[in-house]
Amino acid sequence: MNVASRTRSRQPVESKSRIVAQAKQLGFDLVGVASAQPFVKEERIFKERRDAGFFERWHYGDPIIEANCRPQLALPNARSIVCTATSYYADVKTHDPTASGLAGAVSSYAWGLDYHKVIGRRLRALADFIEREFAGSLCLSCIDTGPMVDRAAAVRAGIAWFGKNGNVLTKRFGSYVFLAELLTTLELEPDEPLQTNCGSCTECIAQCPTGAIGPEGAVDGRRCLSDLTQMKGPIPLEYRRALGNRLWGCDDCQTCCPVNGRQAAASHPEFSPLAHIGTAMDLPSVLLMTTAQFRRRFGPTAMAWRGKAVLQRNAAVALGNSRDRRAVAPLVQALHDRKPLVRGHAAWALGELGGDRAKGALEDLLLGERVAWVRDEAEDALHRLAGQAPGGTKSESTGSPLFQRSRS
Ligand code: B12
Ligand code: SF4
Ligand code: SF4
Repeated sequence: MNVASRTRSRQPVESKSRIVAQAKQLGFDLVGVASAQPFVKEERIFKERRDAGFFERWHYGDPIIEANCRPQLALPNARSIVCTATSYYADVKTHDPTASGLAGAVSSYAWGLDYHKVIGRRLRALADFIEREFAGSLCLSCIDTGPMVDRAAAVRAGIAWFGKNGNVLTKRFGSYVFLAELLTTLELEPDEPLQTNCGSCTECIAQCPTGAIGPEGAVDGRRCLSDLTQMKGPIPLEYRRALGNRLWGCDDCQTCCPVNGRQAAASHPEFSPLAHIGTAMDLPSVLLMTTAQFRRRFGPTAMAWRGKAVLQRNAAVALGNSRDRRAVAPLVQALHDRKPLVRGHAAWALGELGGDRAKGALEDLLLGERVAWVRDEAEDALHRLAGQAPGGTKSESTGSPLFQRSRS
């Protein structure tokens, strides 16, 4: 019997039960099955949002979107999607991203070990189980970079519903879940989507510091602080103050969500804060880290994928927002960093903090700096300082509207 004919007829209910039981034993908290039919409506929504510019930094061409929304392009003869959700909730207080000081908030999904690796291993173990138990079947693992619309698959499989903040919400664990799927040629009994929604709540829309959330969970990535911490290149000027002390990601539309106030505690220590990460990190030591330190500290986490300079850039911006004079010395040192991206943001940050030492260092930088963009940042910082009362951190009332909103 060939692969297609062996897997085309629906498997008995006991087969699905065995797969679900195995998945739970491997550590997946929620498991549901969806059909592998194309995500037609979602593909249209995806393209509309792309055309509106919401994914500007992700460069999604039609072939990528189509590969994500049409499972059979990735796995010919795919019949079902085994969808999983794994809680990463840890009962630990998050760091206030608007607080002053030298600590930079890390978003809760990045506190622990890199989920791509941890969950990727579990997915492979589940795929091995299915392929061994159901001879002739094939599986394809999808986690983040896999060809799948993770959230839409979770909703179709009945383990979550679309939240107004763009995330999907589960009944037991709220939105603090990682999603991952196995696409399979096995035909399994699909689950029914949940009949739940957010009702009249609009808390996340009101609390988003940059107003990035539009109707039906459409998040404008250009304004989303999570996206801004993960983008390549210079962070647009108009959003730097709104970032507060965020080093990586943003949780505001989740911490305010009432569904997340009643989630079950997770039993996944691998996603609890690593000792050297915690819920917030010392920003000067991130700004001035060596490559070896970067690999050791960030290598095991989900924060490493954009590289060292992006984290240093974020640390520089966060220190600029720290309202803490102890930030000046490390920022002055960062003006000598090898990467223009780091030098330019350190210059911006010194312009925010002000004072004679910051001014002198910016003037020195201009004497030798060869990169035009870094020079522009330094000149702009000096102009801001020229309009500032001598010796001190900028008056808090002079911030942009975005900044003031993020501090409320
Ligand atoms: C790129 C990406 C981002 C970008 C998103 C850019 C943007 N403008 O949205 C950025 C960096 C901003 C981001 C941020 C975050 N992300 Co992210 N991200 C991804 C990634 C890799 C691709 C998502 C993507 O671009 N999808 C395309 C868009 C169009 O799809 P979508 O948002 O899922 O929406 C589709 C469907 O859900 C559906 N849909 C949505 N709403 C509605 C409503 C209706 C009525 C209907 C019919 C359909 C529908 O249609 C859409 C089109 O297909 C996914 C992994 C993956 N492969 O899916 C993780 C993923 C979505 N991210 C995840 C997480 C955890 C986060 C953060 C919470 C991290 C953080 N704390 O900083 C934030 C949340 C921000 C937010 N409010 O959405 C989780 C989501 C978990 C969850 N519970 O939903 C995922 C699934 C990763 C994972 N494997 O667990 N992310
Ligand atoms: S992650 Fe932050 S900036 Fe992005 S939509 Fe949520 S609250 Fe807004
Ligand atoms: S805050 Fe309210 S509207 Fe937003 S996702 Fe949570 S329940 Fe839904």
